[in-house]
Amino acid sequence: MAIELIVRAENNRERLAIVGPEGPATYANLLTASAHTAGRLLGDVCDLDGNRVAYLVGPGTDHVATLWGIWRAGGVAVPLAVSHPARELAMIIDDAEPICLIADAAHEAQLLDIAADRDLPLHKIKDLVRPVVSTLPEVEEQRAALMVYTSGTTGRPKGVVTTHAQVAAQVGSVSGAWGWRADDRILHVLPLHHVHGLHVALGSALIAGACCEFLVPFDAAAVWDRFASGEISVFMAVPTVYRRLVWAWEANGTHQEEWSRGARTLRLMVSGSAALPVDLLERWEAITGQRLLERYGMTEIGMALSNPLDGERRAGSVGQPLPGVELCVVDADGAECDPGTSGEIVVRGPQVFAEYWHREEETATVFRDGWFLTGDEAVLDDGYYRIVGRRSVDIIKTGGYKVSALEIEEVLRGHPKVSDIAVVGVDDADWGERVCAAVEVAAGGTVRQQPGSVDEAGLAEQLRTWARAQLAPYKVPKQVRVVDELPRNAMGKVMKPTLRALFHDGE
Ligand code: MLC
Ligand code: AMP
Repeated sequence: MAIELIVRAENNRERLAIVGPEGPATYANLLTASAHTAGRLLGDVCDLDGNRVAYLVGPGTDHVATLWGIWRAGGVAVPLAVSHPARELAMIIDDAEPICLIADAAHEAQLLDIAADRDLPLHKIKDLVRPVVSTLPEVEEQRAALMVYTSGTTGRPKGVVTTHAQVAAQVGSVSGAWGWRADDRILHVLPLHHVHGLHVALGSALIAGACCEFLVPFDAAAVWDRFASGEISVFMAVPTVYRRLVWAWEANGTHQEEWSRGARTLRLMVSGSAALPVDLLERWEAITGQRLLERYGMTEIGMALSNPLDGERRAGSVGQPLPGVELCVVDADGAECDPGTSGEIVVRGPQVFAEYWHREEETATVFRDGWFLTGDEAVLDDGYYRIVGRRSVDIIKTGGYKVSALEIEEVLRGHPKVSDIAVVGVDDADWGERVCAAVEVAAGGTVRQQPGSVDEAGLAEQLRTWARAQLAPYKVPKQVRVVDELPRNAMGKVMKPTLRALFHDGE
């Protein structure tokens, strides 16, 4: 058996693993539930043999038992997002081509039609965890384990395939570097369809025999109360979450002292998935006494750079390569840049993903001589890496989610009142970047084109409603402006950096 998390769980059987909506669960409970799930998924075959199983399960014991069960049956797990509308769920399911679907009771309704239309079996958790005796297959570490969908410069989300060895490398490197101990307890507030929630917060806890307590949906006051309990030792989040926590603290005259005192007792607080503004790092330190540890990562590679656990956590920096990560910054020709000169981050090592599912060509374009090209720009400054930007204007990071401007444009172009549209990410105090759209109205459209006019507001709402029905909520434009003509260069390409100025004057 080469599934590292399962092997480690066997050594921690009696320890508390999960505290979630289903109540507390030990590692032994997880092992039993996942063995039954695996047995039920197998039925009368002896190995799922890399077939995909997509699952829509809220955070908690059921989620982990499902993930582990798919792995133990030899399948490839495809986590679906509970916040996604039917179109996005269907798109991922059609791309992943799973042999079956799994849902918990709370999310089953979201998959009923999709399963029926495709003649896919839809398993309920309560059926899967019913005891069954079965022989589980040996799963070698080179086999595919997981497919997480990520947006990119190509519009449609792609499935990022990682093997068991790659998952173990991703989880193991942060668990070791951040000093995870079996007596740690993390408060987990992140979604589980991305590597931050799945590997960095959950996996690194479980591989160390620690406890993961879920608090979902995110609720700032509830998080502060859990800090105040003194029972939490680790917390990880995206900058938007820390911003919300600061706002909640500032708005609460009654509990500030108690909340701050509780937050001081944590061993470690980590920020990542988007740039942590220096003013936020400083404000957080003033309120809680905690110097946030900022790190940098990506779905394709797990975590690559991290400020140190011990030693200087430098504001505005993402530190140095994590153990096992080979990383350098290169110029357009692939030559390594000197310190102080910015270039693209490229990464090599055992944690780098295997392939984009069914996209050989796209996989080939993101590797050069065995190095993965991240598309992020950084500079090495006095021994610490600093992220300075992204190569593509079409990738937006909003509240820690990566979204593709092209995907949103494609959906909005389908609206009858839209002739053309351009989507950009605009700096935002809450979201880091917010999604904004500039629209050319279709001929015969009756919209008055003055920014802020009633008609513009009406069209904005129509477009947002249109988008909400088809896209994840975090992809829906927060702001829509009508323009006579999108600014284009001589080649006819929309000049997105110019367009951003249109949205800088607020809502
Ligand atoms: C929610 N909304 C968002 C949004 N999250 N809009 C833009 N960006 C987001 N990230 C929408 C809601 O649907 C709602 O829309 C409106 O904004 C207000 O929502 P809210 O109630 O204020 O937000 P909330 O549900 O509390 O969510 C905020 C959040 C969440 C920050 C908790 O976005 C979140 O969990 N983000 C983390 C994402 C993450 O884990 N990324 C890691 C990717 S892996 P409406 O229309 O209803 O008003 C990765 C690699 C690495 O990046 O390095 O880690
Ligand atoms: P995803 O593809 O959703 O995994 O998001 C990965 C992207 O998030 C990276 O390519 C970066 O652009 C961004 N990112 C992650 N961590 C940081 C950070 N600490 N600072 C700036 N950007 C980050």
